[in-house]
Amino acid sequence: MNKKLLSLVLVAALAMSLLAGCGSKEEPKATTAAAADTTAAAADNETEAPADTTAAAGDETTAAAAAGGNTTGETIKVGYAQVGHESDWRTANTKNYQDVFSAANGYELSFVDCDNDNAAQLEAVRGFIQQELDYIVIAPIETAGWDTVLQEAQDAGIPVIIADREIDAPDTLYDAWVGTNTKNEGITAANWLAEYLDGKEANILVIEGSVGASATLGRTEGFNEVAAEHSEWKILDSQSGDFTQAGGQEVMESFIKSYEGQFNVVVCQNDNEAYGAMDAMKAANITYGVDGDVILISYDATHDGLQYTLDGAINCNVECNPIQAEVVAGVIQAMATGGSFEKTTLVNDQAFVAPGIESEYATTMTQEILDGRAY
Ligand code: GZL
Ligand code: ZN
Repeated sequence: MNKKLLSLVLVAALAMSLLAGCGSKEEPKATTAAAADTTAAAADNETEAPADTTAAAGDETTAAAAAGGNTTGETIKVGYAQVGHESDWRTANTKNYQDVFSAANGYELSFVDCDNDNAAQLEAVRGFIQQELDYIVIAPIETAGWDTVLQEAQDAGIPVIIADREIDAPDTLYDAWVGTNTKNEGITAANWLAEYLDGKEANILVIEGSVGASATLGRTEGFNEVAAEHSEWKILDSQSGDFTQAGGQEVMESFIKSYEGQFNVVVCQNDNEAYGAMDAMKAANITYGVDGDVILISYDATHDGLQYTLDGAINCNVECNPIQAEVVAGVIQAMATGGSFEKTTLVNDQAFVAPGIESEYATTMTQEILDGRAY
């Protein structure tokens, strides 16, 4: 069974289990506060989720939204400490949370945009604890520095869900994780490049994401793991563009100063950096994309990123799905009703390539695909 079919089967099975309601057969617990106290324990003795339960948020949105819809009869207070507003991906992720955790759906969302500032994010979480919210969701700016505040949340009996990115902390300090496998995204990008180059040399420049973010670490690790198998590849340089368009442009301008005429591949670890890199290359009369001198790889597959891919300006765009709130709501609903839930849920990703490119690792972009995208 090929990988795509397998993942569809997996998703269907998962959607069925969600339709069956993540709740167990027990009566829903009386009050969310009480449920919150028991869920930490419940989460602990949960059977360890298989490493890669994949949930394509798009496919099981209906079931998850049904499961995530708040049926406890009481408003559920959720805090979301969001990374910031650095990228189109982040904007789509924020909108998704505001749509799902709406008053109409039975939630009261305390949303804090932490503006890529670690101290502000820790402060936001401590604020949620003081407000005695029912659940705390964190999209961690960096992987480090979480043990103390997570212990404080646990001592306060407030379940915590880590979303989007990963943290360096014992998984006993949080109750569930929902996100994407960014190391696989890096591996997919490099596997596609190897297929596309077919043995030809690559002199690669990498514009990395925010320093210390698991998305940066994962994409870099995955890409470099495959790159190490190709002696005909050379990574000339890599610098952080902080997942922003300005950052991408700035780094590309400095790369052009140092490496003009020496590179034929640019990897941008998100679409906004790619937009900045394209501006810088255009200004220096460097051509990129399917008809250009430079192969351009990006991550996120946001709407504009896929438009550039459809236009052939970006050769390969590896998706990272920001639509995760339905899955998080499904986990919270299970916690609130004493149901069972996965400790780890992967939101699935795929990759896209420009028209004219056929690939084992990616789908060739079409207008229909672009028109059918949720973000
Ligand atoms: C990935 C996410 C990253 C995106 C960027 O899971 O954390 O952060 O790739 C965003 O666009 O800024
Ligand atoms: Zn090779």
